[in-house]
Amino acid sequence: MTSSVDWFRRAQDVLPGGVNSPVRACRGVGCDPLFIGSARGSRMRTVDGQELIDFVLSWGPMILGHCDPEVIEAARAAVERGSSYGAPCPGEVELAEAVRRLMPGMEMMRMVSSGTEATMSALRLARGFTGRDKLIKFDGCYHGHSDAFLASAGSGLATLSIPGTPGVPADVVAHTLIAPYNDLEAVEDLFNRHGREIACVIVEPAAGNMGLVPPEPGFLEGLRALCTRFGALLIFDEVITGFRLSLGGAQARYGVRPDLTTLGKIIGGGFPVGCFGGRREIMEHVAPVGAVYQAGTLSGNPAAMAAGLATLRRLEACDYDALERRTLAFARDLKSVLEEKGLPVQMNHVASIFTLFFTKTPVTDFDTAKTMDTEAYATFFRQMREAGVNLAPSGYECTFTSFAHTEEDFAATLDAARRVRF
Ligand code: KE4
Repeated sequence: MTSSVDWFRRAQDVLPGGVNSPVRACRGVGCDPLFIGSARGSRMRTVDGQELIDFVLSWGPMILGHCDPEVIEAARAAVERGSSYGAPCPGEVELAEAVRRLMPGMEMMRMVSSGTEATMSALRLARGFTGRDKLIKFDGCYHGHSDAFLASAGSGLATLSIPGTPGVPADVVAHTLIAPYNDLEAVEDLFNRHGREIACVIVEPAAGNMGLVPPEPGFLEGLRALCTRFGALLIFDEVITGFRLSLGGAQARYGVRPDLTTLGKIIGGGFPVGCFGGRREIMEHVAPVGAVYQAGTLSGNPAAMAAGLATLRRLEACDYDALERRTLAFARDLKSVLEEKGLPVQMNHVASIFTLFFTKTPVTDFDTAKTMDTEAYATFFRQMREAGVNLAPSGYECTFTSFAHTEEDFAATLDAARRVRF
């Protein structure tokens, strides 16, 4: 049996960092990744034979748990009819109609293969529809790795961004304006200075990439009003929150309707699916109807469509309120266990997502999230994984629960946390 150590050694010779996505390398938590051989329900099994209670859930998609029988069967039946056609198939229409039924603001949509593709395309569409170039995003929010979003806040209150990574030309992020999350005044100030140049505001309606940071009352409503007032489009990046904060996502939970929505993760049920959509008059600017070009070889892949449709159909029968109550109770218990060890812990929770921040400062934006003790988190991560609990290998990610997690899973996790030594 080839161990995780052996697989990781081989992987590093052929894949940068031995991974196909950086956070999986566990560099932020001071250990090497474990290789996974299988997963079912709330648990994964490593190639070394260790069973892990999983709270990463592939970074959100597996809200039904791994290997949900109906999802797997739907994908199997589809793939046995052919894995990719490069031509329209009924599943694309059925999934889009199911999404529209759950998110009526998505009057029309386009399927793609990742969240990055969805947000990149939505930005191009917003710019094409408005004829404007600038965008507003929020510090600490992540919208995938397309160039315009890989920007860091300029020094001080400078509104012009600087590249957040080598390889992104300065002039590509010159139109990216950055504001602190939950800071409506900063957004209004940007609009007052650049109003008629701003194509869109893109926001995670509950932020999940600086740890979980919920919107403060009035924040989303304020963004809606500002966008309407200045003729900019409001884009909700619901790649994490879609079908998780409620069956209708964050827009249903908070009662704010964006002009465009981007989706990923859960919509594919574990298969590569992204989606952007919204008001019909905007979406009809997308090729081939309109002039804004967007395309994809595997967009609308029949197996992925079948898995996504089966997932949404299963979710329509799930009790979101019960999962929210169970998740909150579990998060509170976990917070108490850690506080009993003398650690300062802040907890942010919404629906089936939470983050425990090792800091005494309430976390409401990226600056306060950065007060967390990342070393303490790394210690927590390593000892919990040793004890059979898989948490996100970064304190800036979320803890996800699923409809497959049991009270036994939660109890075992609390027992493991009680044994952690800082
Ligand atoms: P993908 O291209 O990774 O499918 O989606 C990009 C994306 C877009 N928008 C939001 C709000 C997202 O959270 C993401 C991706 N999320 C990260 C983790 N939070 C994916 C994990 C990874 O990068 O490996």
